[in-house]
Amino acid sequence: MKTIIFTAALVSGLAGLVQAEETAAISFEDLDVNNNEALSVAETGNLPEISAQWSTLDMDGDGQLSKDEFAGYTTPAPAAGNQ
Ligand SMILES: [Ca+2]
Ligand SMILES: [Ca+2]
Repeated sequence: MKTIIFTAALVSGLAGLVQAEETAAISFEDLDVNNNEALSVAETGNLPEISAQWSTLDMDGDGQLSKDEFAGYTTPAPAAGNQ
């Protein structure tokens, strides 16, 4: 019985670790392919989470995300945590 509980805790812990790594893997520098200190729609095109938040993130409305604007990007909360 103890083994089953331990295994469940381990799997749960690993799932959390993978989630954290995925979030940390997204950096401004990784996305800024042309190194112009701004992210275009095309550069964030493979991240639907950012596209969905674009109008909120692009505060000055210039169609690019500056480093400061990108800092406002927040990973959507897991569905289980939503109210
Ligand atoms: Ca760029
Ligand atoms: Ca902008």
